[in-house]
Amino acid sequence: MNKILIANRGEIAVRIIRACKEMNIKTVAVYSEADKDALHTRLADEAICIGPSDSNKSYLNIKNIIEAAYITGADSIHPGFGFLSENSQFAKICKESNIKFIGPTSEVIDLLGNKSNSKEIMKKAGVPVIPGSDGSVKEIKEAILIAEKIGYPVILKASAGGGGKGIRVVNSSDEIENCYNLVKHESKISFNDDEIYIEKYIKNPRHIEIQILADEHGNVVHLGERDCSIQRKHQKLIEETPSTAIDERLRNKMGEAAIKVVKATGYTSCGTVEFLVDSNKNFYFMEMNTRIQVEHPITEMRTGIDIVKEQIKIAAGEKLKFKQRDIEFRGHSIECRVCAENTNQNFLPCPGKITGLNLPGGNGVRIDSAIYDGYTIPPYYDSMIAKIIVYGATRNEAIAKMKRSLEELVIDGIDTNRDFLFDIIRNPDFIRGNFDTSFIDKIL
Ligand code: MV4
Repeated sequence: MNKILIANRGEIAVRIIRACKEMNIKTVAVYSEADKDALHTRLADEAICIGPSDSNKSYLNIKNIIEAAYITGADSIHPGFGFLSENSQFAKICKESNIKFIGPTSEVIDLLGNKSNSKEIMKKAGVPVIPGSDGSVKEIKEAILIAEKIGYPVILKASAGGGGKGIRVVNSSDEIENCYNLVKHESKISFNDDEIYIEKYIKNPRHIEIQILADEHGNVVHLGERDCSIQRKHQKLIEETPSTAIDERLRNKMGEAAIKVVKATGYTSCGTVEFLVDSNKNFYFMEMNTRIQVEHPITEMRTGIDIVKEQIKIAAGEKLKFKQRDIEFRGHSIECRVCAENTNQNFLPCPGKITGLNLPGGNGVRIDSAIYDGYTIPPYYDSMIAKIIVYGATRNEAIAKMKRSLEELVIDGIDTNRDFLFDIIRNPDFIRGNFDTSFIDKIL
């Protein structure tokens, strides 16, 4: 691998460029008209404009991105997260264009993109799944029968969904027909696919995910869990590892289940297996994310493994240089996502010019960001502008580091969620580790 085109923007583009520089790989940034002065555009060895501000015409424009790779002689493309990162068509076109897509194969992305199919595969592979329909439900009568059997409340989900779109909880038989039609309709509109499935609703679960690495030679390792329960409207706000709900025995069991998921699908690259954990510590496979994730740094802090570099080495056909027993889990890491938004106006995004900036630093503090003093945050993209990642020997030390980091943080000129993050970090239930996915709704 000689030259990587980064088909993304913002902090993840910068994160990938940094990994490439340390590996002596040349970098090509692509940027939209709005991102002419963006940090990723400036940091890469070369930068090429791929279209107007609207993502559909630039960061989602497959033709322009492939052309940019040809023009610059890039031999591979890193898709980052969001945008084209889980687009199987894009992975396929890269391959057909003789460009290495840094991620799993197009076929595996498709397989895992269909949530009811992937659930069936996991059930057959011996991975625990939530009781519900075998695959998709074809008609309302079938949905009613299954709901009666497993008992209310149940949840209806779009097979093509994931991450929170196209789901509905059904509390009683009075609601099921209406909900069935609603989810089917929403799925058709959002994903152009009206396949849906049904499962038992688990009240107030924890969202726990396992990071994996899988090379093209059959070697698979897991890098432990991340607790992503602190989220609002399916947007994660704070993530940590280890989880206060997971002990070593459960970590090993969930890690082994995640490796089964990988082996059952022939998955390669880095990836994340999402589980729900109920209040009795039962865990269930939910879905697999076939990309590098926003919260990957906390796992890097706790394991010392650079996940982006490993992802690139795997794409280059290298073998993993460590086995499961070589991986040591040490200390505690927490990430806060800093967003340009007004938390008093229903978290309304708040783009604009940064007129003063102080980013925290010091021992055990890492900032992944693409902002700088004088930078104007464009209104077209995600509102996340920085990630504060702290690392300490214990959870209490990590919390103390996050508190003082948020105190040091100054971003003038725009509204941010800093104070809201601060409220969570100081919350007694958060400090006790006593929370689940309902935490933010409860404090708001
Ligand atoms: C569930 C669930 C409870 N029971 N499935 C939300 C996003 C999508 N990935 C699946 N989701 C859920 N599925 C069953 N059977 C609760 C959620 C859920 C959730 C999951 C993870 C993190 C935050 C969440 C917030 C609300 C609901």
